[in-house]
Amino acid sequence: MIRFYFHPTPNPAKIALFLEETGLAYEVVPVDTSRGEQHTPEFRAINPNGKVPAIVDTDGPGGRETRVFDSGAILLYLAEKTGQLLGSPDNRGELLSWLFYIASGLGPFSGQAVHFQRAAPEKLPYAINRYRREAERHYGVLDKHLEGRSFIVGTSFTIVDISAWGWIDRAKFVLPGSDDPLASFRNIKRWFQSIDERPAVDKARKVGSDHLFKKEVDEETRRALFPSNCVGLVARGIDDYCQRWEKMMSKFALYVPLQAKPGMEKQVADFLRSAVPLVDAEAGTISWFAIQEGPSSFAIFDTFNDEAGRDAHLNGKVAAALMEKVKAGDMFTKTPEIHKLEILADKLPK
Ligand SMILES: N[C@@H](CCC(=O)N[C@@H](CS)C(=O)NCC(=O)O)C(=O)O
Repeated sequence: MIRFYFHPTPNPAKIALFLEETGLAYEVVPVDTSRGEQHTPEFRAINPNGKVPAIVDTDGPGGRETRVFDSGAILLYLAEKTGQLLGSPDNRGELLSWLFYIASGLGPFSGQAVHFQRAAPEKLPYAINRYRREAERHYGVLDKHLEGRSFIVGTSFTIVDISAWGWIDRAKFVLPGSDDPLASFRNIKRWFQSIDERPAVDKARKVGSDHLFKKEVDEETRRALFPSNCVGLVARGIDDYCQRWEKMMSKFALYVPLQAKPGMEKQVADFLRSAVPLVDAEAGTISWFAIQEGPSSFAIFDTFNDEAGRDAHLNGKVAAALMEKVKAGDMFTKTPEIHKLEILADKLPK
């Protein structure tokens, strides 16, 4: 039996299609990533990367439970386990090449193209252009390869078709702006239509439909899906802090990188140490804290602990002290991030 950790998004969709194609027995475990369920310790024990899909094979090698995470790895694992959808052994090189091309290229670039065009709080032309063009370039590579072919590898349907289907199915989000995003990729379009007509696709699309996944995108969703936007330490993987701060993640509200002016590194470090107390997180009194990220780069964090008026007061005092230094212009380089601090300093009680 396969326990299938699922959310209705492109990477889990691939596994849903594999399971429906092969008829392997499975049980869906919904993981509502918009509610942050991917960050629980129980789920991290199955996928330390905190993303779906993941599976637990209750009858893994030697009859032991085996976890597998990352869609490409799961497809390979299940194909090898069942001996299905691997194509001919002669084509193993091609199969692995295209599988990894999707896992490390087409998929991630498509994901980032969607993020910067739809989800990012600011519309950044450089990022949009970079990821959209790279997604298009990957589409172009696949389109050229599919000329005269019915399947990506060899002459039969394989896990590579499944893997590509998961992302090409989202073309309208990856390449928005036209009614037919595949119009200029006619080989992909023909291939996609033929895959999409398979009876298992219909069933795969229904997986998890009996579960109510959160749809609205609010602050909780943004923190759950994009923790690196507000939790610098978690993103940087400082383990000790990670463990402590992940628990408190919902409290994080602000991360401001600060750049010391050349030659002012020591003064900045001393100032931050005095102005931004490093108090004990567990005691629940923390409000602001600072870390040194590089020789001249620092960052301050704010947990916005609204529960105590005392913290709001401290916020205001710290922000005001920082702003004074920023305005004086002798310690910090004025980076774009500073404006976040300015906005905050104005709002908080002095
Ligand atoms: N490389 C991974 C990527 C997995 C991934 O990004 N999953 C998304 C859904 S398609 C997810 O879990 N997002 C929630 C999050 O990032 O917190 C794979 O291929 O499985």
